[in-house]
Amino acid sequence: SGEVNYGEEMDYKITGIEPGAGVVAGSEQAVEDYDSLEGWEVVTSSSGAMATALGQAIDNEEPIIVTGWSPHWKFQEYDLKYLEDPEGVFGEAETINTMVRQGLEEEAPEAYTILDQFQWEPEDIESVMLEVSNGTDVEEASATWIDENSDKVAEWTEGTETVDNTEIELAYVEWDTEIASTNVVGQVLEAQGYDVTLTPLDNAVMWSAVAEGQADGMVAAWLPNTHASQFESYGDDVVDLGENLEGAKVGLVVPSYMEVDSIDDLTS
Ligand code: PBE
Repeated sequence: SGEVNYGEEMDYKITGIEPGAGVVAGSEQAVEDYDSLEGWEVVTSSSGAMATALGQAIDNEEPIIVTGWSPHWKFQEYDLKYLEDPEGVFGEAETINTMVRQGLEEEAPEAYTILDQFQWEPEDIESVMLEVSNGTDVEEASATWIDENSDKVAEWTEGTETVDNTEIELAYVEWDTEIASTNVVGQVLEAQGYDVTLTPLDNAVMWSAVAEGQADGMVAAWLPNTHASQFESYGDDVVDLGENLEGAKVGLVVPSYMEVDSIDDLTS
């Protein structure tokens, strides 16, 4: 046929991110489950390297498949689409949840309440992420968002009093979404008097740190599908404060100019 063999052009490689990411595990599962992906490989790197590769491919109008997620600034920056996933490997809509360590409610009740009340919309996190991707440092981008959204922030801190330098440690993974959310929440806690440390970790280590009480909490749990295996391992030992964002999604993402709509359309 006259069809382009995208697989050959991409050397049968999917551009992944960090090895611990749920979307990488999902993509490896897709390679196993889809006949159309037989012989393909998910190449892991970092979220930053993935974004660079995506930008370069788009500059050259070349095909690329990345392990993608939203909210993410890449959807504002480029014309992209999720490949349909008829087997449902990547699940449906996801939420991002907040998890804290056991005992936090008693030991740092104001922080617990703020983390419990922390909730925002995809447009909020995207505006922080977009600024960061355009070169603003994350502290400044977070401070700007907080300034411009004092009503929302007031809902998160409602009913809490300021504290005197109590230490709080938030764990996160250096994904664009989590860099943004963790910095914003961290600054809100700081403004409330907390001495906040943000600790970047590998995904599994982030979960175990909260489960074992080494970190006080995290706002980076993608459920029900993306972090299902971490939730199964650590869910009983953490306190789930529920969603901080609705309308998240993960999957295989391609530039819109690629003539492929479904994972099934690829060729091995
Ligand atoms: N992500 C962003 C993560 C969750 C947050 C989709 C890269 C993951 O795949 O585990």
